[in-house]
Amino acid sequence: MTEISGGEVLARMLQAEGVEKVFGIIDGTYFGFYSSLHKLGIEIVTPRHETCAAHMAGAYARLTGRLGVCMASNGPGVANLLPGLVVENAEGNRVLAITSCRRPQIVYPDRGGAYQAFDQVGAISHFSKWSHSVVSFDRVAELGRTALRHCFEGRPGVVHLDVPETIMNGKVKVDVPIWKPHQYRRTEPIVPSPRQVERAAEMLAAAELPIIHAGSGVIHAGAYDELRRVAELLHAPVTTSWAGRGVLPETSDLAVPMAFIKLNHEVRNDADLVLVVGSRLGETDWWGKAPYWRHPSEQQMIQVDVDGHILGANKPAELTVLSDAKLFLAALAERLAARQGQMNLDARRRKVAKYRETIRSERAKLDEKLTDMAVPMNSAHVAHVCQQVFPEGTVLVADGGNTAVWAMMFHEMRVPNTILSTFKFGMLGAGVAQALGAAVARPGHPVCCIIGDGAMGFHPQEIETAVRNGLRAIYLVLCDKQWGMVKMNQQFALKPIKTLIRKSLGPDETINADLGEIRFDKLAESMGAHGERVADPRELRPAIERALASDGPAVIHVDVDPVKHMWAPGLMHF
Ligand SMILES: Cc1ncc(C[n+]2csc(CCOP(=O)(O)OP(=O)(O)O)c2C)c(N)n1
Ligand SMILES: [Mg+2]
Repeated sequence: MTEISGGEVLARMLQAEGVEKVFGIIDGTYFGFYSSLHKLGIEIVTPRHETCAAHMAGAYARLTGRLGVCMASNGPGVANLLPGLVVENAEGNRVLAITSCRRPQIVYPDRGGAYQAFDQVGAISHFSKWSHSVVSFDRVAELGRTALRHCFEGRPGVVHLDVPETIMNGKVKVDVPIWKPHQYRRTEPIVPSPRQVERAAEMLAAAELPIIHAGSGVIHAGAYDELRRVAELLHAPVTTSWAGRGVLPETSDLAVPMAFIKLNHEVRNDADLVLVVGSRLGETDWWGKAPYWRHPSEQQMIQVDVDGHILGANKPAELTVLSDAKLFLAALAERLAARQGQMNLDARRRKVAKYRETIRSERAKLDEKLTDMAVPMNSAHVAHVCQQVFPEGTVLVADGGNTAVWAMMFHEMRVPNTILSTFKFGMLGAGVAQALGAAVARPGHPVCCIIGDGAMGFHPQEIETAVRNGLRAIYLVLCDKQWGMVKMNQQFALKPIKTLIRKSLGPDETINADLGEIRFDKLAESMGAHGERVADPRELRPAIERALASDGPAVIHVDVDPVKHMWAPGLMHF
């Protein structure tokens, strides 16, 4: 019998789960944990701020389909981790947070004056799926298994295990068997009931214009081929949530890209039946409600989700199916293939052709902005040129206010699961670390992060993390020297007529909306990354090419026209 610490037990459990990376900052209070990770060959990737560890874990989890693990140390480390956990839970990324806390004798409740202590579980339990503290060594493995069980049940999100320093580091002479994942949690996806699949096929075949609305559940299930097959069999247009963008490549005739917002409303109003897969129909899907969607009295819904709590939550469903998206869609495709003769595909084809025409003309209207070659540049160029220069399938991270809107409007999603943002939470600055998590998830490949100057200002220190870890994140910082999106909002609130006539108000007419300049290119160089500054749209492409050729992280300070930047396309919808 050898001696083992609680930290080592957890490290061994993560190893059994196939965890290869843990994101976090070291501290003596959980040396027993991370030194065991190190010993077991699990790589520790260390950012310079704990909230970034959470975002790196979340981005890594979403892109790889694996568990994203982050760690933080008691008190300040955990306090810094909180915003990241709030966001990752909201975005629905599968993140396990392991934290140290002070010894049980002095916390829960704090006996008064305990150093680096606060109610970590009390705080995190409000915005996670599950959060508990281990009270004694003999419960480490059992609570570790419970935490992992929660990680893989229902909608993905944040699960938190809090472990006292004494248990993390203290060694006990005892045999702790490490169970295999299938011994304590479901490892097989949820199978749909054949009766429900048949009923769904019957409804979809009989519908006049069925559409599919896909959320990020399709990404978590990796159900891209199955989705495409069902859409093609039905000849059904596919709309998505923002986070689900590209699950059907936007080059497909059946895709209704989110960039064409009014068209999304039109399609959702034309449909008499919606198959919702892996989406809650939350606020950014306009709750599935009229006038953005057809009224439920005229539009039936079939909803498929791995989480029973989501079914029928925001829109009444005719048929609710608890199932893995991939298995459901595969089974549905089989049933639909048998019903090909029963569908009025011609009527659907006519509709889809009309939608394609709208997309073509709307795209052409948007692309007019690309003919603007003024200096400093029109923000439209950035995502457009990135798409041309970065290799196909490069992960795009979008962060910032208007900057994210410009990126969304000028990027076409051609490969599923290649876009990251905080669509649900709109957290400025999260993209800095999401890009690093993406680079860890796709080693060797560059990651493109288009980010506002306000957003980049939250976490520029992580450029050094990229340098230290050899992560090829290329940041394009859109510098308008303002909190652009909010400034626009203010202008309309304060002087709407003048804003419409003059396009912009004077510097003293808005409230704290302007920012000074940070030379992000110089800042990058000071940390050992490649830096570029560009204002002329003709110079953008060579600057990105040089950044890519540098083979490491790079920051391109992009001067954009601050007034044009505020008038981002489709802004009224946000
Ligand atoms: C952490 C955080 N704080 C505040 C906000 C509110 N907010 C939304 S957009 C925005 C301005 C963003 O400025 P910038 O990143 O420069 O992007 P721009 O709109 O100028 O493109 C602010 C302050 C937010 N979303 N997140
Ligand atoms: Mg800005």
